[in-house]
Amino acid sequence: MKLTRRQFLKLFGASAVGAGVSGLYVPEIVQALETAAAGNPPVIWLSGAGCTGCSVSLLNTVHPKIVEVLLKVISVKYHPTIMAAAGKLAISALDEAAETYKGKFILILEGAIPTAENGAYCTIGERDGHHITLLEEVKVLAEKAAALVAVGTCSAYGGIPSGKPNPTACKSFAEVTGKTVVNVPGCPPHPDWIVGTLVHVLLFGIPELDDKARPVLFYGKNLHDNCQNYSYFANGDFAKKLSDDKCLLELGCKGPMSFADCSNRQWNGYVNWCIGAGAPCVACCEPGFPDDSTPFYTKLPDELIPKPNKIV
Ligand code: FSX
Repeated sequence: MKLTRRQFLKLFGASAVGAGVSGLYVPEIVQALETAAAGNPPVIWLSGAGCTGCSVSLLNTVHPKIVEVLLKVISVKYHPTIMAAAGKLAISALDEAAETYKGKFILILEGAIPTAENGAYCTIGERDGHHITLLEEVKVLAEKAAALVAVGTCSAYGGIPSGKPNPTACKSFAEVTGKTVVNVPGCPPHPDWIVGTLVHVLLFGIPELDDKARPVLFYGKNLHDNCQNYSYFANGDFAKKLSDDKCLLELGCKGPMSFADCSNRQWNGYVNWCIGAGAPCVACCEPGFPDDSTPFYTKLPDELIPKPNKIV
């Protein structure tokens, strides 16, 4: 079965997930993804300044299973956290993949890139007794890759490692390479956003992006407008403490400045999401995170809070 782009968008779209009919639960669709991706160029995954939560999030992907994703759907050839090889063997695997698939592989970066002291704050291994900095390796590999994907807010925009005062001068993937990068932000990003974006790049090319270089498919809608608590907001019914099942705006929710489909998609196997669990949104998918989102538990200034557009 050949997967069309239209079918793909329907499967990965949040509306399908929200309705509980995600195609990702259907084994035939997983098989179709595998078949469609078979023979496609592989992925090289580098890790920089971050907490590795992006990898952990990817490992939590439920449908398709992570083994299928890593080996069949996106064919990861190098991933420092989960690969069996270490040391010289790992760097050889990296070099071999970059040479064999030159001009064809997808380069993923998780984490920001420390640029102070010529990148000395983040080394990824050794080559001929020379410490390889992430800064230099990213620049070399970016020239050989077919597409660049930033997984996580640290890689996409700098994120937590580049928060003030940013002593290691961390920068984003796009800032360092000066190239077009598909951003999949989130601290961490939802596994569907990672897998969905990679599959789209492999099968159909670069997806439609918004003005922050994020796939519209996942980041196209305002979180506040689609929040389960919107009717409370519209009626001026605000939570006074975190356990109140009402609009969390006065407790610091940053939903009005957030663009992501968390409210429809839900997390942890489509079970719940931050606001559903009583935690205000911290706008972790936005370029200004974390500096623009803090203090997390302080109400947004009035000029950033939209007027209710409907009373439910
Ligand atoms: Fe950053 Fe990845 Fe936040 Fe962590 O490493 S996006 S700190 S969840 O996991 O880059």
